[in-house]
Amino acid sequence: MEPKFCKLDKILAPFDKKIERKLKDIKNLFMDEEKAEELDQGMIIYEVYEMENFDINCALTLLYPGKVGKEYFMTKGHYHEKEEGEIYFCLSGEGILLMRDREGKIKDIKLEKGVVAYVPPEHAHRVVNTGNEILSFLAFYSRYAGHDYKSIEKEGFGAVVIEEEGKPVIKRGDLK
Ligand code: M6P
Ligand code: ZN
Repeated sequence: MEPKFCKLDKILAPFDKKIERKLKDIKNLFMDEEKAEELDQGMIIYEVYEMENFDINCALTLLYPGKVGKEYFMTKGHYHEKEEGEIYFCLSGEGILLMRDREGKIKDIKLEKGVVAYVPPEHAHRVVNTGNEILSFLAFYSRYAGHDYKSIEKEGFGAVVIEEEGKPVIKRGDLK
Protein backbone atom coordinates (compact mmCIF):
# COMPACT_ATOMS: atom_id res chain seq x y z
CA MET A 1 0.00 0.00 0.00
CA GLU A 2 1.40 3.35 -1.07
CA PRO A 3 1.03 6.46 1.07
CA LYS A 4 -0.74 9.16 -0.84
CA PHE A 5 -1.59 12.81 -0.37
CA CYS A 6 -3.78 15.57 -1.66
CA LYS A 7 -3.11 19.27 -1.55
CA LEU A 8 -5.60 21.72 -0.23
CA ASP A 9 -5.82 24.71 -2.48
CA LYS A 10 -9.33 25.76 -3.46
CA ILE A 11 -10.06 22.07 -3.73
CA LEU A 12 -8.53 18.87 -2.42
CA ALA A 13 -6.44 17.69 -5.36
CA PRO A 14 -5.95 15.25 -6.85
CA PHE A 15 -9.29 13.86 -5.65
CA ASP A 16 -10.77 10.41 -6.24
CA LYS A 17 -14.39 11.46 -6.36
CA LYS A 18 -16.27 14.71 -6.83
CA ILE A 19 -19.93 15.14 -5.90
CA GLU A 20 -21.89 18.19 -6.98
CA ARG A 21 -25.29 18.76 -5.44
CA LYS A 22 -27.55 21.18 -7.24
CA LEU A 23 -30.78 22.67 -5.98
CA LYS A 24 -32.79 20.23 -8.10
CA ASP A 25 -31.12 17.32 -6.25
CA ILE A 26 -32.01 18.53 -2.76
CA LYS A 27 -35.00 20.87 -3.13
CA ASN A 28 -37.26 18.48 -1.23
CA LEU A 29 -35.14 19.02 1.91
CA PHE A 30 -36.32 22.58 2.32
CA MET A 31 -39.45 23.57 4.24
CA ASP A 32 -40.68 25.83 1.48
CA GLU A 33 -40.58 23.51 -1.52
CA GLU A 34 -42.57 25.98 -3.63
CA LYS A 35 -39.94 28.66 -3.07
CA ALA A 36 -37.25 26.12 -3.96
CA GLU A 37 -39.03 25.44 -7.26
CA GLU A 38 -38.93 29.15 -8.15
CA LEU A 39 -35.13 29.33 -7.88
CA ASP A 40 -32.55 28.25 -10.47
CA GLN A 41 -32.60 24.46 -10.32
CA GLY A 42 -29.07 24.22 -11.73
CA MET A 43 -27.58 26.29 -8.92
CA ILE A 44 -24.81 24.40 -7.13
CA ILE A 45 -25.49 24.22 -3.38
CA TYR A 46 -22.35 22.30 -2.47
CA GLU A 47 -19.40 20.36 -3.83
CA VAL A 48 -17.55 17.50 -2.19
CA TYR A 49 -14.01 16.43 -3.12
CA GLU A 50 -13.16 13.05 -1.68
CA MET A 51 -9.85 11.32 -1.17
CA GLU A 52 -10.49 7.61 -0.82
CA ASN A 53 -8.02 5.59 1.17
CA PHE A 54 -7.61 2.05 2.44
CA ASP A 55 -9.56 2.70 5.64
CA ILE A 56 -10.04 6.42 6.37
CA ASN A 57 -11.48 8.78 3.79
CA CYS A 58 -11.06 12.53 3.76
CA ALA A 59 -13.46 14.91 2.04
CA LEU A 60 -13.49 18.63 1.49
CA THR A 61 -16.95 20.19 1.26
CA LEU A 62 -17.59 23.66 -0.16
CA LEU A 63 -21.08 24.74 0.88
CA TYR A 64 -22.26 27.89 -0.87
CA PRO A 65 -24.05 30.71 0.93
CA GLY A 66 -27.72 31.29 0.21
CA LYS A 67 -31.25 30.61 1.36
CA VAL A 68 -34.49 29.09 0.21
CA GLY A 69 -36.91 31.56 1.71
CA LYS A 70 -35.63 31.97 5.27
CA GLU A 71 -33.85 28.62 5.37
CA TYR A 72 -30.11 28.51 4.83
CA PHE A 73 -28.42 26.24 2.29
CA MET A 74 -27.38 22.92 3.79
CA THR A 75 -26.06 19.47 3.01
CA LYS A 76 -28.38 16.47 2.65
CA GLY A 77 -27.31 14.94 5.93
CA HIS A 78 -26.97 11.26 6.66
CA TYR A 79 -26.50 8.55 9.26
CA HIS A 80 -23.73 6.05 8.76
CA GLU A 81 -24.69 2.53 7.84
CA LYS A 82 -22.08 1.24 10.28
CA GLU A 83 -21.59 2.44 13.84
CA GLU A 84 -18.79 4.87 13.04
CA GLY A 85 -18.12 8.47 14.04
CA GLU A 86 -16.66 11.29 11.99
CA ILE A 87 -14.42 14.31 12.54
CA TYR A 88 -15.13 17.71 11.00
CA PHE A 89 -12.54 20.45 10.68
CA CYS A 90 -13.86 23.84 9.61
CA LEU A 91 -11.55 25.79 7.32
CA SER A 92 -13.58 28.92 6.54
CA GLY A 93 -16.97 30.51 6.76
CA GLU A 94 -19.71 30.29 9.36
CA GLY A 95 -22.21 27.57 9.94
CA ILE A 96 -23.85 25.04 12.17
CA LEU A 97 -23.23 21.33 12.39
CA LEU A 98 -26.54 19.71 13.30
CA MET A 99 -26.61 16.24 14.79
CA ARG A 100 -29.60 14.04 15.48
CA ASP A 101 -29.51 10.89 17.57
CA ARG A 102 -31.74 7.88 16.93
CA GLU A 103 -34.34 9.21 19.40
CA GLY A 104 -34.55 12.46 17.47
CA LYS A 105 -32.63 14.58 19.98
CA ILE A 106 -30.86 17.47 18.24
CA LYS A 107 -27.39 18.71 19.15
CA ASP A 108 -25.50 21.47 17.42
CA ILE A 109 -21.98 22.86 17.15
CA LYS A 110 -21.18 26.28 15.73
CA LEU A 111 -18.68 26.08 12.89
CA GLU A 112 -16.08 28.71 12.15
CA LYS A 113 -12.47 28.59 11.00
CA GLY A 114 -10.44 26.25 13.21
CA VAL A 115 -13.29 24.34 14.86
CA VAL A 116 -12.73 20.60 15.10
CA ALA A 117 -15.93 18.70 15.85
CA TYR A 118 -16.64 15.06 16.54
CA VAL A 119 -19.83 13.42 15.34
CA PRO A 120 -20.51 10.33 17.49
CA PRO A 121 -21.76 7.07 15.97
CA GLU A 122 -25.54 6.77 15.49
CA HIS A 123 -25.89 10.51 14.92
CA ALA A 124 -27.14 11.90 11.62
CA HIS A 125 -25.13 14.94 10.61
CA ARG A 126 -25.95 17.91 8.41
CA VAL A 127 -24.10 21.19 7.88
CA VAL A 128 -25.81 24.55 7.37
CA ASN A 129 -24.12 27.64 5.95
CA THR A 130 -25.32 30.60 8.03
CA GLY A 131 -22.79 33.11 6.65
CA ASN A 132 -22.30 35.17 3.53
CA GLU A 133 -19.31 33.28 2.18
CA ILE A 134 -18.46 29.69 1.30
CA LEU A 135 -18.39 27.39 4.32
CA SER A 136 -15.54 24.94 3.78
CA PHE A 137 -14.70 21.98 5.97
CA LEU A 138 -12.79 18.74 5.91
CA ALA A 139 -14.36 15.51 7.10
CA PHE A 140 -12.55 12.34 8.12
CA TYR A 141 -14.50 9.09 8.30
CA SER A 142 -14.18 5.38 7.87
CA ARG A 143 -14.28 4.22 4.28
CA TYR A 144 -16.63 1.49 5.46
CA ALA A 145 -19.05 3.79 7.33
CA GLY A 146 -21.48 4.12 4.39
CA HIS A 147 -24.05 6.87 3.86
CA ASP A 148 -27.62 6.21 4.94
CA TYR A 149 -29.74 9.02 3.45
CA LYS A 150 -33.02 7.10 3.58
CA SER A 151 -33.68 7.44 7.33
CA ILE A 152 -33.52 11.23 7.15
CA GLU A 153 -35.72 11.26 4.05
CA LYS A 154 -38.27 9.15 5.91
CA GLU A 155 -38.18 10.73 9.37
CA GLY A 156 -36.97 14.25 8.54
CA PHE A 157 -34.09 15.80 10.46
CA GLY A 158 -36.22 17.31 13.21
CA ALA A 159 -34.63 20.76 13.07
CA VAL A 160 -34.22 23.59 10.60
CA VAL A 161 -31.98 26.63 10.66
CA ILE A 162 -33.68 29.82 9.52
CA GLU A 163 -32.85 33.49 9.51
CA GLU A 164 -34.76 35.62 11.99
CA GLU A 165 -33.96 39.31 12.35
CA GLY A 166 -30.73 38.75 10.46
CA LYS A 167 -29.56 35.94 12.73
CA PRO A 168 -29.57 32.16 12.40
CA VAL A 169 -32.06 30.42 14.69
CA ILE A 170 -32.43 26.66 15.13
CA LYS A 171 -36.05 25.56 15.20
CA ARG A 172 -36.51 22.16 16.72
CA GLY A 173 -39.62 20.06 16.43
CA ASP A 174 -41.41 17.90 13.96
CA LEU A 175 -40.00 19.82 11.05
CA LYS A 176 -38.43 18.47 7.92
C1 M6P B 1 -18.74 15.55 4.47
C2 M6P B 1 -18.74 14.08 4.75
C3 M6P B 1 -19.08 13.32 3.50
C4 M6P B 1 -20.40 13.83 2.93
C5 M6P B 1 -20.34 15.33 2.70
C6 M6P B 1 -21.65 15.94 2.23
O1 M6P B 1 -17.69 15.85 3.62
O2 M6P B 1 -19.69 13.81 5.77
O3 M6P B 1 -19.18 11.95 3.80
O4 M6P B 1 -20.72 13.15 1.73
O5 M6P B 1 -19.98 15.97 3.92
O6 M6P B 1 -22.75 15.58 3.06
P1 M6P B 1 -23.95 14.68 2.52
O7 M6P B 1 -23.37 13.38 2.03
O8 M6P B 1 -24.83 14.52 3.71
O9 M6P B 1 -24.58 15.42 1.41
ZN1 ZN C 1 -20.83 11.04 7.60
